[in-house]
Amino acid sequence: MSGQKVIVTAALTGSAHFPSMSPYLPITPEQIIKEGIKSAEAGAAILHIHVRNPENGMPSPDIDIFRTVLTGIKKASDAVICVSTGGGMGMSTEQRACTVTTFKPEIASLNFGSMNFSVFHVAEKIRDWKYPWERLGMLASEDYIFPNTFKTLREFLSLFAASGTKPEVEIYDLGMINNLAFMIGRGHIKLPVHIQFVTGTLGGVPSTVNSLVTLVNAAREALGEGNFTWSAIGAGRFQMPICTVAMAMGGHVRVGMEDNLYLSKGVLVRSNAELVEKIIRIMRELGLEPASPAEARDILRLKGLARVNY
Ligand code: KMH
Ligand code: ZN
Repeated sequence: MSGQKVIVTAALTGSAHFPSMSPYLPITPEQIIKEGIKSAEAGAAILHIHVRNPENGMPSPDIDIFRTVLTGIKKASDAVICVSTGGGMGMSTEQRACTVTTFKPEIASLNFGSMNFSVFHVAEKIRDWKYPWERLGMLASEDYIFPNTFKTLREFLSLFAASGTKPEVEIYDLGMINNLAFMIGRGHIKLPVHIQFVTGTLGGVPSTVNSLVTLVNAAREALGEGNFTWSAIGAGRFQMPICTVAMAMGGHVRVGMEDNLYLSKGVLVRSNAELVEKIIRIMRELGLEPASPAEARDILRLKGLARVNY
């Protein structure tokens, strides 16, 4: 295992965290671009991108803001860009798919089942709200179902195929592996697939070693060992422990402020790059090395930066 390459993804801002939770959460296109470049310089091979309304920090499907961010990063870095098709609460599936059809990225997230996806329990911890939409938005997530039906998955997958974009399959629960095996069986998605196991969201599996081991073993059983590459996310304070276990198991990792706002107990992360640096320190202690963007493209069999549309 020594010297083996680990792909680090930095998820820069996401849509589940709110501006009032951290003054360091990147909001404007300029901030997101800067965070992307710094994270890539720190060793992230993939940058996972959402954008926000620069006026109020609300997650946004605005394709022009996406374009500004994607082209801004591409000018300064050869990092792989993984756009989100998860979007944010209240966005239509058409809005979510637009990032793939417009930009034809090398890779994009694809959430593999409908689920509860909630952050309402965080509202009681926030004393000062920065923007008026935040409190109601956070509380509304108690009743939110993240819609990813089989029809949506089939339609998304045909758009991914037409765009030459590799799906990064987000798996939050055991049943979603069954969904994936079904869609592979029906010919909607080609092997090898790339899976990202997500632990610790309210609505998905808890962040435990057992959850991650169970998910990986279930995928091995359902898809066959050589038929997938995988990465892991531990939401919140379990980001580093889950990523460490993932690396020890031979997986890749995702860190960043989309999933976790703290560097250590009570200490807010000031830049995504700090989280990238931290996971790379742990990685090197384990005798592993971060993959370069070129190595990540090779491992994931991506089409290459010359064939994107941004
Ligand atoms: N928010 C994460 C837990 C997406 O953007 O499609 C998973 C994610 C989803 O990144
Ligand atoms: Zn995301």
